[in-house]
Amino acid sequence: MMLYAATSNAGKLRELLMAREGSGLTDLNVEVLPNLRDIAPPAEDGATYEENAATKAVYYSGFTTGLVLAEDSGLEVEALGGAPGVRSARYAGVGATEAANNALILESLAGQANRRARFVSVAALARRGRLIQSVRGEVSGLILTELRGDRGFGYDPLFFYEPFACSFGELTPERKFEVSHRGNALRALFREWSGGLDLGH
Ligand code: ITT
Repeated sequence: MMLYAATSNAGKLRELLMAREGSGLTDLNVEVLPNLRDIAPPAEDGATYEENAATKAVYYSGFTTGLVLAEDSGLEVEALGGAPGVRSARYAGVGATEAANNALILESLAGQANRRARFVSVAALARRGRLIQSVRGEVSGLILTELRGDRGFGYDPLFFYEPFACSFGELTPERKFEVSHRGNALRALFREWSGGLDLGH
């Protein structure tokens, strides 16, 4: 069976491929949705990750007869009242670079003692315009006072994971995936899938 990933984020795709490897679903193939680049993206203006993930999955599933997986994620910083949250990709403005987003987090937390934060991921599965399933994964950590590591993507170099005593930016993709929000969401999704999810047709 083919699963089409509706994401333009290479870091997310890499983690999805890793999830498939560990899923035990041997007849499952994962590929980026054909012509994704030529499809105008839907507005991601929902108030929750669930809404945005479902919007993306349902929208892109209108361009194929196959199964489509989309994901919405973000960083929630306690001292910032949960920001940037669903606005994580555009925290420093629409089209902002990862560097600009990271710089704004550091600036917003200057002098702040409470560095608690979490990453949240919601993965949604759809077929032919119908939402099939949506799952959430989370991971808790601390926001560093400077970037550490050049692996991963997005806010990874700022996210200190206490059990490993290093930032997500210092981890191999495999090690990050063992504990990450996306790893947790995708493992839950594939567990349900293995348990006999009704995938429609
Ligand atoms: P798609 O919508 O095409 O999947 P995107 O990058 O626009 O890709 P989102 O709208 O879900 O994805 O934005 C989530 C942002 O949150 C992402 O751009 C990163 O800045 C951040 N983020 C999410 N997961 C992350 C992770 O594992 N590590 C670091 N930053 C992450």
